Amino acid sequence: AYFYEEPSRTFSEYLLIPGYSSAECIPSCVSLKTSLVKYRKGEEPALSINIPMVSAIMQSVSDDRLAVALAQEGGLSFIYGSQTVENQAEMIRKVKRYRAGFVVSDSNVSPDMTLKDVLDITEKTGHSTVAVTENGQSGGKLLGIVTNKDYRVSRMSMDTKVKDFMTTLDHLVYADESTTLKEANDIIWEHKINCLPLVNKNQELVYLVFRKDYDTHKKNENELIDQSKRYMVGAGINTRDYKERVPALLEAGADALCIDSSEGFSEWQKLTIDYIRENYGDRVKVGAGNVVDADGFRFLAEAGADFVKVGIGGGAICITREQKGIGRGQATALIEVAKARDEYYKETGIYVPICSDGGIVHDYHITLALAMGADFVMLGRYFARFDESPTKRVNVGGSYMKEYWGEGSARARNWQRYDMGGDKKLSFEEGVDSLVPYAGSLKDNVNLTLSKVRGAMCNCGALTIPELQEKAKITLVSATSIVEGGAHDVTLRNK
Ligand code: MZP
Repeated sequence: AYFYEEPSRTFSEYLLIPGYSSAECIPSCVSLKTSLVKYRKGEEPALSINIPMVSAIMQSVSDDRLAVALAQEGGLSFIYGSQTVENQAEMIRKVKRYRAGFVVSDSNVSPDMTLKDVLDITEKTGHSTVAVTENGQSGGKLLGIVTNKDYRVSRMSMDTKVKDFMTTLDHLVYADESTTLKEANDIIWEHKINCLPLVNKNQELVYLVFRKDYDTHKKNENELIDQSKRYMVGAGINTRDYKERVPALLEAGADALCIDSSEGFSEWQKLTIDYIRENYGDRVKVGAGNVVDADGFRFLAEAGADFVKVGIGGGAICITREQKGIGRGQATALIEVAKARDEYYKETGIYVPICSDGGIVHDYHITLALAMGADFVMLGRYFARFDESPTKRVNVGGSYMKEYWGEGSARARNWQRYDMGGDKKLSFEEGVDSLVPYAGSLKDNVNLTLSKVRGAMCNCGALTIPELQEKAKITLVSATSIVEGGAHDVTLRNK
């Protein structure tokens, strides 16, 4: 066996030492833009993100709702793959239907549903209005709309059928795809409505456009509603059903794919990438992983991965290290892979971004991960705490918590993620089912986190992520100095 001389370490064992900050080095001047996919020296990456945060490929984290909220902040979600191909593709489609500044809904009802059904839909989606179509699906003939505010006020019985209550087409204003954003907003303001049905020439519903942020559109008001900006979204794939899953996800509009596996240093990943290259060339972007050393990185880079994910066993819900004794401290893994990435770049002129996946507990861990060489980080627990994550909020002893479970738990049963080519089942659990403290909206939390990242970058004299990687001075800390880092030797007044 090969023995490593040094123990593997994690983020909490390190701190950043400030460097010189010039007067221009202020948080508002920091750019957090980062490359998502590989590029050749002197060229620009085909895809980049405005903040270095992506959400984990997990049932309890990345659905279409979270994907839109994160894209609005400049990050990217990878919609989870442990669901049917059809459901995953539909989630991708939903994200792609959104337009920047508008919230688009396709949650429709049929005339025979009850107001109770409508209430359930509006509470689930957060939209106050739903469209009534012949068959209850988008693409169906639009018959009218129902607004939950109205029927609540009129105290209708919840058993009332939608057809007896909806606002019919006689009173309805709608837009088509040649309507400009300015015209759409004028209609919305004039009629004091908060949403506009968008129909095609056969009066079939395309979707409902909700007014959200008029101001962002003042600059682009001549744009047509089909042409306004779409959000980017990624999708997880596995090494088993990629021949069916990949075409469906691409057809639905996925911007980037990522092979989701607990252990990526395997021929299965190469075969999956080979399939994509043979069928789609380089235009389809696919990340691979996870690996924790230089050999694993080189294997995936040579196999053609567009980015490589780093991390085994560090996730908050992960018990892989306990179950199989496989893994490595996240900081050590990242430092070694970043070095391998830089050597590969020197040798080939190809820069393959790396993503630090799992184990981010404090906001400063993100800054440390970037300083250690990560181009972006993937987070699960962090996002699971927010309103937009797909899981239930529960009250435990007077405190709100959100559910968060691992892909290797009996609840998710994502056997493909742990597949070693044997039976199609999860032989033993590698993840747990848990609760995390509810933390409010994604937007507020991401902004707060990133203000800390920007502040720390300025302390290090860096205005960009590459500059941070070049200038950062990182020190190991002793167990005693970790204690010194929190409030100590005082009695806290507000616990
Ligand atoms: P964290 O941000 O919650 O610490 O970690 C999220 C990461 O844990 C995911 O991106 C994924 O790589 C990993 N994960 C997901 N499910 C499991 C599991 O059940 C797991 N063991 O380790």
